[in-house]
Amino acid sequence: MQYAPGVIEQKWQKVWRESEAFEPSCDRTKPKKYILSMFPYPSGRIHMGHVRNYTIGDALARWYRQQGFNVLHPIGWDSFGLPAENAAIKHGIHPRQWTYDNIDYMRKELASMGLSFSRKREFATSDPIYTKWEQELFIQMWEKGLVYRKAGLLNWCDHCHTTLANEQVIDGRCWRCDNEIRLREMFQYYIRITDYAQELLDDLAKLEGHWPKQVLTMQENWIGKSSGLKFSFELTESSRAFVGGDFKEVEVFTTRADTIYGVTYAALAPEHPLVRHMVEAGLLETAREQILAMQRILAKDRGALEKEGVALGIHAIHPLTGEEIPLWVANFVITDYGSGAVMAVPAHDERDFAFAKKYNLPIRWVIRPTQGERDESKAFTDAGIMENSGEFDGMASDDAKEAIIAMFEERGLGKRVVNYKLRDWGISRQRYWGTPIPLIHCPHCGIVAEKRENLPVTLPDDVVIKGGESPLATHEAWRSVRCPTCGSAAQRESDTLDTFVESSWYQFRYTCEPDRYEEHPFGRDDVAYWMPVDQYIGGIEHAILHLLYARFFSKVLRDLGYSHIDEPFANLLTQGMVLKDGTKMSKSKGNVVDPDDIISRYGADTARLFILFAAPPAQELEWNDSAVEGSYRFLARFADRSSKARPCVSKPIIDQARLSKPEQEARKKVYEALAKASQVYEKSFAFNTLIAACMEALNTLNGQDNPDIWSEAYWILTAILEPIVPHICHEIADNLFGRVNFGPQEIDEAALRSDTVMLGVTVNGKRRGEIEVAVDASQAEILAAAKAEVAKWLERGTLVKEIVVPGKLVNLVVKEG
Ligand code: ANZ
Ligand code: ZN
Repeated sequence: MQYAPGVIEQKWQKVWRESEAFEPSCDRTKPKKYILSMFPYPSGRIHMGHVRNYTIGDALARWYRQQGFNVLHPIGWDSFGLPAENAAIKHGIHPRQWTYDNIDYMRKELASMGLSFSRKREFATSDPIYTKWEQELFIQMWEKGLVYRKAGLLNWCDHCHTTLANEQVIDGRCWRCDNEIRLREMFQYYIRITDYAQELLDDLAKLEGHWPKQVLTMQENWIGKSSGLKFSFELTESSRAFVGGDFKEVEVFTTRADTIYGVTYAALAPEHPLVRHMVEAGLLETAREQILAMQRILAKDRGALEKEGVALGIHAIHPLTGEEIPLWVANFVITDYGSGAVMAVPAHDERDFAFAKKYNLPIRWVIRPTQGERDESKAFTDAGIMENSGEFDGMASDDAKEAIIAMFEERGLGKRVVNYKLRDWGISRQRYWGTPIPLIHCPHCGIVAEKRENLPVTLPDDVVIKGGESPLATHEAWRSVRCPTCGSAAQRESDTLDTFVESSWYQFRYTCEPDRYEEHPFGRDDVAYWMPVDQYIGGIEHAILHLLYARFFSKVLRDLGYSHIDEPFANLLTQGMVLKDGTKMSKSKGNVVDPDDIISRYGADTARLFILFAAPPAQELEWNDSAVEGSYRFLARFADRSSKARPCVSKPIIDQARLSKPEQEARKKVYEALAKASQVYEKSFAFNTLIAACMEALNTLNGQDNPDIWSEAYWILTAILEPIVPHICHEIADNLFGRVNFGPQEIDEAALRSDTVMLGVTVNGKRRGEIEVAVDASQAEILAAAKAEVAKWLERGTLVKEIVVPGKLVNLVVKEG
């Protein structure tokens, strides 16, 4: 068979399309597998990262179909978001048109890869019907009090004219346009993800062993639970008088109550209300600019900065010692964690130490090491023995921590508290191309939800997108509505939702039967059958946000009565990046390899084979042109050698005992590859090793001319390679066997059985040789062979001991002399 990928790939893609080969069955008595690769943003063209992501998912989906599972393997488009608007500004094309044109193009690209997606379940998150259900879910969350609105300081990009989540700010700049970010006080909607902080943390345990450890750790740190003590320092009489207003005290949060006697100052965040009050009241004349500059540094960047601060010129009273301590504003304190202020203990905290050294503040040691001397050139941050701590002296510091918290609670001075780093999720965006927030501002009723029968609230088409304020905010006709409650003239909310909301529940939407799309977002029974996703595949860059939000949404949907699912993704595979010349492929570096070029030149099967052969999926993959060539040559050889096989309608039955040695060997390689297949597809995902095993089998077959052995080999190899290189396998299997569907393949144990084993031979424990003996060889035969193998080592002395470890080695002990 001449290998002509262009012809056979088009042929089979047509067959699959016309036979709707990849639609899941409605038979819910069948065992299921839900295989999901993260859906793409319709940026315009697919890139190699997509090729990798979707090839991995496709291989698994095709494998499980072979094994008789009902497989859901859907695709869709995460189609709201900024780039569509930027394209509108740049090219004057409407975001909707830009988006849907891109989808049409990329759908063809994905189809050209031979991916086995369900076509009927494809959707875009900007489709009005998706908007409808998202708004429905949003309103239910609003009614439940899970969504609220508050004014806050937000990261604002003057170029994109939008607020950004902290994660979208990189080194103080916008992740999209690189413009410098500033803080702006604005109203914004939030979802109470913090209500679920503890559950999100606890349930990570359920994912252990199923998700990469690294992702679990990142989520754990992001949630950032810590427990400690909250208490307040009272301002001194004169400081109160100086500050004015209502300021009487400063609350702090500490995880190290055991260090309380070592406090020598307190440090406030630059945005702390007391600090802001003093700035506004003109009490900090000279330091004003410095404090404003500190406010501009993002919370997440504050830890890494050189410590810096300003003395506020006021004092507070230590609650235990009665001592007066100075108050400072410090750049390492963040406003929305704990109380936005800290008790500073330079002796036992690195940041406080650096700060104290810089500003010559006292350092008081209150914990000494259990053993050895203390190094006073740096903070001592370990646990140890209490000193200079009144009644607690001599206690282990870990015990003292508990005792001190208990004492604070007893005396009514403070409280034991748990803190999370996780913040509520700010979901409003001042942009056009997103899901409109279905709320209405009424002068009489306040903020009310749109009526259900008016959903979806869709975007108006006639907008001018110039990159200024949100086009929705200035679209009077669209904004003016009647209040759903009292009928007064009212205004629609003009913010749209963060696109991460769409991607938080799309995995549920795929489970909805397409003929019921209008009826509900998805049915309880749909979820009961299909969820959770059995295997989720995507980039590590989603380790926190998307994966945390999607986990959170599962819990919310459960609590809204939509499902019973706690965790949406039972198993997660984070695929490595595709590199060229050691760096990530990117337009700016000019090292992009276009999948279309590779596919039109070599065919999709070559692209798929290379991508799975070049590296295990979780590792980085270095692009390599000659390895692409090599993959092509293997497929051409695979096609060519198929002529050695005899056409047949079932797998030939072969008697291993009657074969020649080389024939047995060839057969063994084929069955070794088969034995590897389920292990690879279902556990290790080390596709490279499976491909290598198939290549080796083909090599070993060369030189054989028993057509039955070739037929059997092709019967098996086309099946186990079909998930990886589907077109060529279908073509060959159809030609040789008239076979369109591949079922599970049975292993012939006789073929795998080897009649010889390799044994290592050691002399005095050192490996000196290796022998091949029959599996049923006697002790005497084994020893004879071993002694012959290492004869020259035995000449050096007298053989005093002979040990045979069956199946492994022979050890001979020689006494020299
Ligand atoms: C005194 C102290 C002494 C502290 C010591 C640590 C070591 P985690 O574990 O991350 O929760 N802290 C509290 N609020 C802060 C804020 N808004 N900005 C910056 N730092 C803040 O960290 C808790 C510790 O971080 C707290 O315990 C506090 O410093 C500081 F030897 O209190 B500690
Ligand atoms: Zn009203």
